[in-house]
Amino acid sequence: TAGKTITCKAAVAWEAGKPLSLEDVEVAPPKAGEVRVKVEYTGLCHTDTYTLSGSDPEGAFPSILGHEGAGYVESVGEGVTHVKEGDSVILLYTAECKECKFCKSGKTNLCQRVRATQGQGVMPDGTKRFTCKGKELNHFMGTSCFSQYTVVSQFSLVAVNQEAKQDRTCLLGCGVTTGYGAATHTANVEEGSTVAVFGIGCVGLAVIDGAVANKAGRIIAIDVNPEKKAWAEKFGATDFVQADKVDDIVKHLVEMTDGGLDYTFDCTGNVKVMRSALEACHKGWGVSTVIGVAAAGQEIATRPFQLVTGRKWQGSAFGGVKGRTELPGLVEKYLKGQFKVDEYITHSQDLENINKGLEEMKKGGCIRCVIKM
Ligand code: AHE
Ligand code: ZN
Repeated sequence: TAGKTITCKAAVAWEAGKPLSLEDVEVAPPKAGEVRVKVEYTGLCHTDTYTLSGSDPEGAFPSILGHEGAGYVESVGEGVTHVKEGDSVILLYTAECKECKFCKSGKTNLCQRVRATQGQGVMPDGTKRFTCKGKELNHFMGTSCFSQYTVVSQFSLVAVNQEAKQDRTCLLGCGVTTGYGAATHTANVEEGSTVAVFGIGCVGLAVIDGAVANKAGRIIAIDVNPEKKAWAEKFGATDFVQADKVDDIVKHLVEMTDGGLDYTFDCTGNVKVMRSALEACHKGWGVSTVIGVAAAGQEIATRPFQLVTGRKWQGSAFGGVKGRTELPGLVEKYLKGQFKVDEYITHSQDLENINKGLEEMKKGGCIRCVIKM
């Protein structure tokens, strides 16, 4: 198949707010510096539904969504050396070129090598590889995993241990790495410290797992859904607070922790929750990490006094993790049973039923739904 166009199934987002539609799409071969991947499994993430809803300023239609994927390299374009046909790979919406100013800074995982074109829904050369019914389709987050075959930049994927099952490793492409990394990399939670996690979905649970790995002393999980208590405890939370059952969540948390938390995390994307997460931090040193994606046009607010008095507000994308450098090691840790991945999967669907999966995500009982491509 190398060098030839492949026709396969994909779930196409023709327009915002409409269900995905299963189509035959043509996937062109990879050009220089690109890789064509046979996607085997894709996790559903709220960012996919967010973009499908039409609220994402970068959302371009028609497109192929999906960004939490794992599969095999089908073929590589000219000049690609770090992956080869048959490699088991995880797709990376946060690319890593190892050469740009950002990659070389040692201060961030936000490689910018392909970021501008990624946001425009095109490959780095400005063109597209997907065609359906004579129309070109946009790429999404540099990955477009809702297709049985996709083409990505050579910087947007990483080969990992073949032993690890792809219906699990796909979760490392977004949710699990994002939460786990936010706790272990971005905040680097200290041993014995107090932690609060707002929003107990996949990302929130992964923050809890990361806080446990870093030996936090107390981990308070917060959600409006009481069913999340059991989930949070299973992952190692020591306390659960049902947010809508207390008058003032900030006051409540500050009282519970003798002055506030050492570390808090927003995994909701709700800007009011982000404010509470900051203000529940301990005076003088508390650090709040924003992870959730807020809807277009939303802004965060607090009294500057909160920062003047030593609370810090920061954010994290993909858990601060450099995909090509660090995901192979995370996969090894998973294989040794040193951190959780299987435990998030509550639902699975075939590609034909992807819309069912997207519906199931709206229920609290769905942590992750994995699509078999
Ligand atoms: N496209 C949106 C921003 C969306 C956003 O914040 N994306 C997160 C990843 S969500 C994963 O489920 C992110 O990491 N962003 C960093 C980046 O480089 O995109 C908008 O507002 O335009
Ligand atoms: Zn995601």
